[in-house]
Order: sequence, then C-alpha cells, then structure tokens
Amino acid sequence: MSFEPTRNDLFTFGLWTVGNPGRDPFGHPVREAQDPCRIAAKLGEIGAYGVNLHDEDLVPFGSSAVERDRIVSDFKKAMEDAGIVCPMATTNLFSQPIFKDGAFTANDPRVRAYAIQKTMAAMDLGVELGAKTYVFWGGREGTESDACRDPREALKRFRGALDFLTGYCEDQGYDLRFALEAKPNEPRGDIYLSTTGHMLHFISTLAKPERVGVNPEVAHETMAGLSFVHGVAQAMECGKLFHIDLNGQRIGRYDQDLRFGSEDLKQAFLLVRLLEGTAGGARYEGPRHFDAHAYRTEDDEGVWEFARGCMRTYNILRERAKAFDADPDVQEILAMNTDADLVDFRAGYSKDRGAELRAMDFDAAAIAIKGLRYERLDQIMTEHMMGVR
Ligand code: GLT
Ligand code: MN
Ligand code: MN
Repeated sequence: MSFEPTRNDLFTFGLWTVGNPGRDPFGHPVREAQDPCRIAAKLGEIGAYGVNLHDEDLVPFGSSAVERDRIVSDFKKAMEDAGIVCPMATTNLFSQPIFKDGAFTANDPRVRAYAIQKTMAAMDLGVELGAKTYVFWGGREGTESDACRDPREALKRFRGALDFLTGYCEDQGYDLRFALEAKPNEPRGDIYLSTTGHMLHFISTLAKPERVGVNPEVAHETMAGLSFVHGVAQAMECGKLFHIDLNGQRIGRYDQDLRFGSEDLKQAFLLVRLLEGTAGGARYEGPRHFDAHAYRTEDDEGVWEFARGCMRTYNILRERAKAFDADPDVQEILAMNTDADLVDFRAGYSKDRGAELRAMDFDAAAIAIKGLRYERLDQIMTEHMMGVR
C-alpha cells in the first residue's frame, strides 16, 4: 500500500513551520531563512495541498506598499506553479516589541488599536491569497503578574476585537471563518482562554458566533495535560472544528511542535481515527495542518524529511484506524455498547418518560459484575498500531 500524500489528503504546512530556522531561547538559528516561493515549490513537490502564513512570514515587517504587492504577486505565481493553495492565514501579533504586553488585550489602547489595524491588513492579504480560514492565536495575550489588569477586562477587550473584526469581514464581503487557537502558557506565564474548552464557551458570547470556531493544537492541549482527542471531539460535536494544528508533544514540556506522531502514538492514532470517522460519525473535512518543525539538528534535507514524515505517519495511521474498525474482534466488543437509551432522554423530560424510568428495576450488582473487555480492546488496538494485525 502506498502512503504517498495526494492533494486530496488536504495536508498543509505553515511558512513558519518548514521555514523554521531552528532558533530557540538558548541558541541562534541553525538553518538559513528560506524564500517563501521556494517553500511553495517544495511543498507542491512533496504532495502537500497548501501553505499557510502569518502576514510577516511573507511580507517582512515594515515593507512598503509597492514591495508588498510585488512579493504577493510573486508568491501567488509560485503557488500556482506548485499546484498548491493558501487555505489559512493569520496575523503575527507576538514578534514585534510593541506586543510585549499582548495585542488585543494590552493595557495601552494604542497597542490594541494597532493590533486590530494590523489584523485588518493581514486579513486583506489572506483573502487576496485565497484563504478561507483565519486563525487567532493569542500568543502574548496573557500575563506574568495578574495584578496588571482584571482578567475579566482582558476578555472584554478580546471579545471587542473579534466582534469588530467579524464586522469588518462582513462589511468587506469576505468569505472567511475565524478559528481560535488556545494555549495554556508560553511565551506568557499564563495565556488567557487557555484551552479549546475555554474557547468554545467564549465563542458563544461573541456577536457573530456562527463565523467563529476553533483551531486546536495537539501540543497546546497536551501541555495542559488534557486529552486532545476529547477536546477535538467536543469541537466536532458542536460544529466548531474549523481547522486543526497537528504535531507531537510530551506532557509537562515547553511547546515542542514535533513531527506529527513522533510522541504519544496512541493519541495520534485515536485522533486520526476520530478525524477520519473510521469508527462512524462525521469526518472532519478541513485541512490537516502540521504546525510543527524539524529538530534543530537538521539541515535542509532533514526539514523535508520531517515534512514527508508528518504526512506519511498520518496516512499510515488512517489505514491502521480503518483496519482496526473493520476488525471483527473489535466490532464484537464495541457491539456490546449501544447508543439506544432505555428511556429516550435526548427527547427531554416528560411526565410519561419520568414515570417509565421510575418503574424500571435495576440489579446494580449484576450489572456491575460484568467485565467490559477494554483490556482486550486496547491490546488489539496496540497490535493494529504496531502493524501485526
Ligand atoms: C506560532 C504558534 C502556533 C500558532 C501559529 C499561528 S504561530 O508558531 O506556536 O501554535 O498556530 O499564529
Ligand atoms: Mn498552532
Ligand atoms: Mn505549538
């Protein structure tokens, strides 16, 4: 079986991912900055579907309008030649010193206004390149010392910015959906709206909630010690999984952004199974974005090895998940669970249904004594993952 990626797999990479020069808080870059047009060409070559970017990944901060237009038209041509698209764009609201206290939530109103203005321009750029999803990662929207502002005020500022920007999109007639990306910490001590769950509630308080969903990232939810699969499932169940950032991460570390599947293979397997719907349920139809970068030990060749590895692992896991769900032993165990309730709870309470339930008789001890065979189920899953079934 071939695990070669095709455009139909919808695999995407950010300019900042395969273009990552390997800088870290302790060391200088180990790889040269890459020309975005070359990245587009390479991505086309290895079978990716698209390339995502921050405004500044493509158009260097401080470029003139003329330079900007030239860079954008060269990049469009490069994408076209490579046969790839730009499905997602975002704003860099974290690198420039002006954002040291955050962007939309900063205490200085000039910083907040500048951040929203920068985002409007970055949205124009994204739309010009064909983006349909706009990501908001509040990298510096947080604190080290919470005495600096009331966190409730921060939420009001964040909401104000998003409401203003959905309004801007409508006014411009942009076909753009927003995807909010949570992270618990780093680069700030604590970042507001730290998990996908926090984001999902926050969205319900916005002026145009229908335009806004989430962009969960494996590393970020794992940093918080949470089940990524559960967070993604909740987003899918309420129709809010607009985008996804795939990578690898170990609990309790800095944001590692490792090659997809290189850590916690079991979570990666269960994630692909969920996204692909091999166990039933709706499939996720959006781009599979790898927000990851190559180890700092790598040269240019290692970078493209890393990118191919992300896609190949995803495709292998998809085949493994299909095989697992088609396995008669798995089906037999899963058939012991049934979706059908004894009383139709999902239809809500009624006097009749209440009475129906009251009349039921349960032998709690007899129910509890039955083994559920999850050990067997998990072992079979492990064997599928290891490729021996
Ligand atoms: C940054 C961050 C990522 C976000 C990107 C989008 S920027 O690299 O670590 O998780 O998805 O702003
Ligand atoms: Mn991310
Ligand atoms: Mn990350």
